[in-house]
Amino acid sequence: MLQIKWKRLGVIAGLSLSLVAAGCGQEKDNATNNENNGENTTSIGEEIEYTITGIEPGAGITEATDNALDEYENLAGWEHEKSSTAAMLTSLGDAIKDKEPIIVAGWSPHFKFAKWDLKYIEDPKGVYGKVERIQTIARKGLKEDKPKAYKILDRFHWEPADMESVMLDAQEMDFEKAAQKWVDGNQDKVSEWTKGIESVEDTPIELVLTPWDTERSSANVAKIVLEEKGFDVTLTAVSPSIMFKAIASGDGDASLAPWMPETHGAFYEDYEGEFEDLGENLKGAKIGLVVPSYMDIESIEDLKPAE
Ligand code: PBE
Repeated sequence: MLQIKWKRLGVIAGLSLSLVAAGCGQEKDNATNNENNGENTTSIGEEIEYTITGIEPGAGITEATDNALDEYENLAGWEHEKSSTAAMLTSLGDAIKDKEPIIVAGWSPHFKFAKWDLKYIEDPKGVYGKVERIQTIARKGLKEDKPKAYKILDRFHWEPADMESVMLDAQEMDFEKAAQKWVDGNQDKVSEWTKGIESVEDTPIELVLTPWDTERSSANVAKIVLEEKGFDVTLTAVSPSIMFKAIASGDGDASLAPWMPETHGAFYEDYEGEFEDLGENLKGAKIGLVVPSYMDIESIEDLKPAE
């Protein structure tokens, strides 16, 4: 009983978790019993006004978070505040500065994990999927019309660490420069993609992306690599559903932006059969609910319904 009181006191007094942990020492282990968990997590919901800080309407993760509110009974009465990625990151940074609780719709690769100490909370119902991959799709006919571009795009494959390094550099320079820096430093990879492909002369190609840093990174790298082979590349950023629509209708040539199987799965199904799937260009991506590591919560199911 004693440790429960301590915990409660700590929370009420707004003491930092580390202080509470230090004060409780040994009791920390016992603190994982259900009753005690309840005490802590109820207060998380209260403290953040039962609100998950989301991003843009239209993002795959926004739809997944709406689904999470529907599917987890314990999230009854919770709200999903949609705004923008920039606003979400500002709220996250502000909360961390003050060591306050916050739950955001998050994804990786993303620099927020390098900048702050964060963790995904478990999603036992699998609403956010497990591991995501990022795929390349092309309009029907691209393979015949622009076989060299098609081949380069088909070969485009990199690792989360590559994408992260572009995203991190892009904090200090624009995406073109950050992408150029990556291309300059990774000629071994780039030459795998372009091996044996002869240059063209000013063949136009339009790549469609979604407006997030992950996709700005891949699109700008692809742009530089295609331009080195003589293509005249246009980048067009649109929301995920429009991205699929543009490729399905042939308005755009290709996209490196679809996140699968969960994030954009519903959009993918809407247009399935109307575009070509060139397979993954990156594996090991993830979406989910993300919190600062100092928060005493492990799973979405630890949260309590709004009162
Ligand atoms: N994201 C980043 C996008 C895709 C890339 C996960 C925020 C989305 O949810 O649609």
